[in-house]
Amino acid sequence: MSLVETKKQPLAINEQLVRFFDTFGFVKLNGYLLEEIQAIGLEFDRLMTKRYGEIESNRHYLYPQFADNSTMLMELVDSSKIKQLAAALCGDNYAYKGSDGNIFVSGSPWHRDYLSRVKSIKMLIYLEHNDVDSGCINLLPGSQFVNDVYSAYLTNSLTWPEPPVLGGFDEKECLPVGNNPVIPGLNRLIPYVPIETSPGDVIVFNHNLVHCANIPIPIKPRRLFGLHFCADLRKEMPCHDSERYMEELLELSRLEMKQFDLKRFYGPAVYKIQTPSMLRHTELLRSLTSDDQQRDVFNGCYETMASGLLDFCNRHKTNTHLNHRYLN
Ligand SMILES: O=C(O)CCC(=O)C(=O)O
Repeated sequence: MSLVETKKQPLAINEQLVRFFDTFGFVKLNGYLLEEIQAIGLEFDRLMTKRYGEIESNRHYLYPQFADNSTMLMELVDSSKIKQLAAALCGDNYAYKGSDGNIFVSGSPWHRDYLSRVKSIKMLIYLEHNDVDSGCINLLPGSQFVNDVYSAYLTNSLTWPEPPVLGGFDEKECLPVGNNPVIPGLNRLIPYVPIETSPGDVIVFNHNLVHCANIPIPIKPRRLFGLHFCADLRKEMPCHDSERYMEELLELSRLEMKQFDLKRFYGPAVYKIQTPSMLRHTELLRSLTSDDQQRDVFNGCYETMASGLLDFCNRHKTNTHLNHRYLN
């Protein structure tokens, strides 16, 4: 049985699935949101147009706090399907860590989303069919562990979190060059796993996982609705570092608010839904506010990380590979 094949039966959410996720850093659930996907697509387009007006076909759009601006999407976040999946992967005390809507018009360079000690995940709900030639996501399984040697080798070869200009790996020339996902046919050497999707499938990955998407041929817009969650380490696995790691997670969340010019961590629809589960899973982050004076409305273009976020990501890099040149 393969956990990434395209047969249309969603996998059972059980211990095996969780172990697969914890080992490889991702899992794909075929057709998990098949019943909901049409309504999600309509709401996606409505929200994007309401915020950005007529959508241009030649630029990328990022809408932070996406579901947080839609009662319908927040009801999805509070539905048993999403709660069951989030709880299986991040524990019963998981925190909802926000959402985004994206329209991509190219590929995406090799990168991680974070390098976080606290388990932190993204559910990716693509609204198009994306296969190996049309921009599906490519993953490096097992690259999610912060102190791991393989992960450290990758970290040291990647330009991330500095902005990629040659696809993420080719900038530093640590590995043979020829790995640029945004140039057609030029992502040739990195041994990645492409994860094809159809509308209704859900891919979940660990935010630390190294990933990219090859530029689709022919070029087409790809819409992605993303939901983010993390564990609450203090409740799930209290240990001497849990306070410190959770503080770091809060710092990261504050820096993201700054990056996207957000006053509060969540958008308005989150505060409207007062179910016990929503209150529980937003408790960690619902009172985070920013006291920055100057507030603009984020314009949907995400080019580079702001300096605070960049420093944060750089601080979490490790060099554990250095002592392993002649060791296994
Ligand atoms: O689909 C893509 O182009 C990339 C998605 C991605 O990088 C992400 O969701 O973090």
